[in-house]
Amino acid sequence: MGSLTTSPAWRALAAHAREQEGVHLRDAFARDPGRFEQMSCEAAGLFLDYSKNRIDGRGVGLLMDLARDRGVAAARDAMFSGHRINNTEGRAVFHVALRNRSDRPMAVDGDDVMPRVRGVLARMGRFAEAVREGAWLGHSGEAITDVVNIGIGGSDLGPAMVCQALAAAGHPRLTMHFVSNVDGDHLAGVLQRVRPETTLFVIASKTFTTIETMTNAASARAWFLGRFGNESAIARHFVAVSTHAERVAAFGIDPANMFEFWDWVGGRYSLWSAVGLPIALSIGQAGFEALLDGAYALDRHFVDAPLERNLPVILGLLGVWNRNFLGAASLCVAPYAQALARLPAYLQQLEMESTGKSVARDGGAVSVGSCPVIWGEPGTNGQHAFFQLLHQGTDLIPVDFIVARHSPSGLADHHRLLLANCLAQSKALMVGKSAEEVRAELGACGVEGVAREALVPHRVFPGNRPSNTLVLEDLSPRSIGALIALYEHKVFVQSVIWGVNAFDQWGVELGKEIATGLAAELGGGPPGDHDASTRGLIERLRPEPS
Ligand code: G6Q
Repeated sequence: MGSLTTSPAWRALAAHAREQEGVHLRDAFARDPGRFEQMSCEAAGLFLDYSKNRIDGRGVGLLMDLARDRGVAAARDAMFSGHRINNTEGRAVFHVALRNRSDRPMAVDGDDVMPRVRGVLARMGRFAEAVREGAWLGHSGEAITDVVNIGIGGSDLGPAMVCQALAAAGHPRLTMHFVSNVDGDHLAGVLQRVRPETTLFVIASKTFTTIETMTNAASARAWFLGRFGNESAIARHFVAVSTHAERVAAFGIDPANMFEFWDWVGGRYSLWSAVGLPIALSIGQAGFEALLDGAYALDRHFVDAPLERNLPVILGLLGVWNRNFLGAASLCVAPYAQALARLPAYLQQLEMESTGKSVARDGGAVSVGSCPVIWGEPGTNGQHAFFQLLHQGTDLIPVDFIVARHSPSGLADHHRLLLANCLAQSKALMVGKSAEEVRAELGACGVEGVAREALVPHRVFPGNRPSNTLVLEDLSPRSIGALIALYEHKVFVQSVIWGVNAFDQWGVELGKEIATGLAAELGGGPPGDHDASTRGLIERLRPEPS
């Protein structure tokens, strides 16, 4: 495949972007009454309105040419066929098998993984239901009331985000806690609120070596034994989720209490695996399987729909357009749903760890800007915090608005206001407010002359700021499953365009290596060879000799 930026598809897009420079979205809508119908698309219970992007039908067509030129469909098919597309780690990328809800085999190197996937899913279900029903008892015979998931990154963000999103359907006896940070405050804060007799710890770590998780797990175990004083009690209160049975056993958890997953499941793509155990514990196995159903529906759509009507393809390509042709260096994710409060954090990992790379699959340099900075907060809170910058700041920042047609709260007035605010923001970003409109408004309030003219520039909104609006039918497990799968595949599409491997994360290694040495030094070990800043900070932070 030739270079990205010299490809005819890329050049045509660059020329098109130049032609479109002076076009305001307000005028694009005025000119084309069919714009909304043409630039919206629906699949797997998700509706995407992308008409408020600074692009026209021809531009979208050119993006599709780019997708064809870069081999998006072939790359997708390679992933769904279990090929080892994670080339720097020599692994298949097969999280889609975890939510294969058909009878179709899915194989890596000729080995159908589905019997093992179904086996673990069934074990998870039996365990989760036993805990929920109160049949699984703690060592002293009491039912479990608190589940503490100890994990970090991919072994934390997905289940934490989904458990919060679906908390309204959570089991009334079970409180879910997530401990990730090695900062002891995190674990200590949770341990203060739970009793060992009624607590189930889920130690989630693909490798079972991650220092934060191992440290938190060891402290949780010590706390448990300190209160309970009985090694044999561990079996009723600690379970593990991992790919590594020996390390789980060495930690002191019976592998019979381990839920397995496999090296072809990347951490940030793992909530569909046993890493989703807290979700099954919270909302039940049927709920967890509905989450898988939603993701599967989106997977089928990604595989079967033509590129032009393919939600992840459209979303991914629009991201490329905004990033590379309009120069947007960040993307704001604004879920208008308090339940999705952790979605921006989840997407930060999904997107930035997957495509935040400057080296291409073949080891060469990535020739264009790759992943934008992903950030956001739920609406309407964000409106009272950072939306000022979105409307009138110096940078162009596209927004993904995410909203559900139905709310689980049952407070209809609140939901109407929430929806109104969501639509108002995307409209205001798009249409803006002209100087003439501001003058008329001020005039109507009796502000005239010099005083009026001094205010006008401050009150003008340039508009023409792009956004997508994603409408979920509801905040059900199925809808949430489809939403997450949509973003996963959007990231995949972008990785193919930018030519990066979305499934490794070498960029997190260096800090980990240095931290290991520094921890020894801060604990009184021999001094290492450091720059003056690091040396000075070690001196300042080293504990006083006792
Ligand atoms: C995700 C990353 C990373 C990983 C954590 C936890 O894709 O690989 O966030 O999930 O470092 O790793 P373990 O599950 O091995 O503890």
